[in-house]
Amino acid sequence: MIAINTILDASKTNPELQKIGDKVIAGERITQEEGILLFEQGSPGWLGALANFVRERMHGHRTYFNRNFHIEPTNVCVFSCKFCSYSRLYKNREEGWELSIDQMLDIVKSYDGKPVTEVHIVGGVHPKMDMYFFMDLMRKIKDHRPDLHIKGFTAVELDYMFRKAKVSVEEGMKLMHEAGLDSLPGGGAEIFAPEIREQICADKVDGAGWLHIHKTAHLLGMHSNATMLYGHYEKFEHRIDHMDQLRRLQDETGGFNTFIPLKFRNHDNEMSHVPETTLIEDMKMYAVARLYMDNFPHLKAYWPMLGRHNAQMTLSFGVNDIDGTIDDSTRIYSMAGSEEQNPSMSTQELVALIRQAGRLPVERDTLYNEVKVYGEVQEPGEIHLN
Ligand code: V47
Ligand code: SF4
Repeated sequence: MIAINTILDASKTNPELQKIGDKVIAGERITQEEGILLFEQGSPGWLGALANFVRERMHGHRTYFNRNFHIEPTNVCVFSCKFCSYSRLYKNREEGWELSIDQMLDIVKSYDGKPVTEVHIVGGVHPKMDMYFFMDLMRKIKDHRPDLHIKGFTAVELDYMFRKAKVSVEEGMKLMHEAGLDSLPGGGAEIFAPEIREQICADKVDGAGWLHIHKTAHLLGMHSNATMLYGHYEKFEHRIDHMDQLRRLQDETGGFNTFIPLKFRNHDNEMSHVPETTLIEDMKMYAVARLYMDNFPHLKAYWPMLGRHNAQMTLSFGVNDIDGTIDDSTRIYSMAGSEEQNPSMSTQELVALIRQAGRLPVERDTLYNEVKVYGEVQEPGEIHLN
């Protein structure tokens, strides 16, 4: 406490920031106005120190990853989000893929005997792949490997499937859960504010619909993640509004595990003219997220999108999770221009990456039960390796 106050003294020249710093240290919640002020006036060093303080208070040096693999059933999509480099319905349909249930089961079987704990199923919104198709897929996955956690389908995919099947969100979610769906990934949230959402993804589920789907999952006892696509047309107030809506739902249900800010990448999409954020802006984004989302247990940097070395740096800006040892089975970011053109990293590489940042690598399952701790922390900053 003494050390962090000393560091934060640097902000005494700005009494408003100092007040926010004092609140955070006292464990008090910050307001929307204060959140905006952090973006506008907080220096990266100060924000990083404060976010790191919160992160260490919550998790010490523990930095989580999991062993998962992705299935992307299709990249054909009925929607036309302007930031998407992935969907192939309207342009270049010949580049589209559509996997059959047997092909997807073959992917699952290719991990037989390997210590993966999760399959992440996410893709485009295909007009013919309906909820019954995916229920069949999930039952077959569970028949083959009952202990594999299925984290699948963004609220965008679910909203479309439920509407097409003419079932309510409550009914549809119950059916999907019974068929094997364990939790929801955080995709499709983008930015909730309608004036920005209309410019980037006008035709898919709106913010209220996205939140309703996650709330319904939470009420069934399922957990989920939440994302925010930042660094395009939105202003700081839209980021804070987005995080505030998530924070309020989390107060109600407690069902979110992780918040994942996603940096907009501008390669090969209809928003290629929009410049990408700088690394400094990215680090500030993570730090403010850690400070604002006080009821989200975890903050994740998704390394295939950010790049592994930038993701490593976020570990000093509030982040305590860097996703998984995924194989080269996800294409959404390499297609959007991420420097990670072949996003696979072995457990050894991921563990080394976390250690280099002075943190303690901990393998987790989807629900953050610890699978293996790679070392032991004695004193802050001092890590004893196995
Ligand atoms: O919703 C699409 C994003 C998301 C671009 O829950 C883009 O553990 C940047 O949500 N630039 C899908 N982002 C991926 C996703 C996700 C990924 C990893 C883990 C989890 C989790 C969730 O990808 C979309 C959209 O926001 N996206 N295009 C782009 N050009
Ligand atoms: Fe479809 Fe998702 Fe791409 Fe939007 S972001 S066009 S919903 S695949």
